[in-house]
Amino acid sequence: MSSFRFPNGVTVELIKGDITEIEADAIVNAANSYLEHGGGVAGTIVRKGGWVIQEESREWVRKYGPVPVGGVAVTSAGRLKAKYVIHAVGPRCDIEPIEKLDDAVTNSLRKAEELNLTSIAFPAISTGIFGCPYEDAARVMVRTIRRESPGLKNVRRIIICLYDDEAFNVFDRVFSDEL
Ligand code: AR6
Repeated sequence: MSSFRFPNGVTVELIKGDITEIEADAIVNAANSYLEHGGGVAGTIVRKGGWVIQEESREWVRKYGPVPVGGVAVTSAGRLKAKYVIHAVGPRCDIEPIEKLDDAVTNSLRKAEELNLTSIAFPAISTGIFGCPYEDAARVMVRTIRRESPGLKNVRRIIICLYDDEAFNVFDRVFSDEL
């Protein structure tokens, strides 16, 4: 684990592991625009949290339409330890610029603020099925977090949960470099 602290007391922790096991007020899901949670983090969230997360997601899409790239939607977290799942749609790197990840992270943090949450855990959005390199995603995430952190009032703890050694090592190097 690595941890970084901003002057206003917000901490960023890099943790290796499974995001569904993390105790945070919200976990962020790496979702698609239709909130159909098949594989990757999304599939695990629904398997472990329960089908209610998929049902609430479909309800959201029926009500508001598909979530745009960079946008977010919120559901309960079913049986997971978190209170909410914030479903964030990252870019698909074969057709969209990695910079759209900035919007996905910004909107997730702002949604957590709006919900009065103190902690939020992110996976490495877009670096699995959506094909973005760890290095590029880490650069965007760290810069977004650095820019947004001074404005956070409720969120005190930001966790980035990396699934394997390779992802952890790249994120650790990039975050150490930039923070
Ligand atoms: N905990 C933490 N990280 C994980 C976990 C886990 N349990 N499982 C995988 N990862 P992905 P994307 C890592 O594919 O690229 C889904 O089908 C994984 O190693 O989940 O944004 C959605 O429904 C990778 O580094 O998300 C969308 O259709 C990172 O999480 C699409 O995939 C993201 O991988 C979204 O693709």
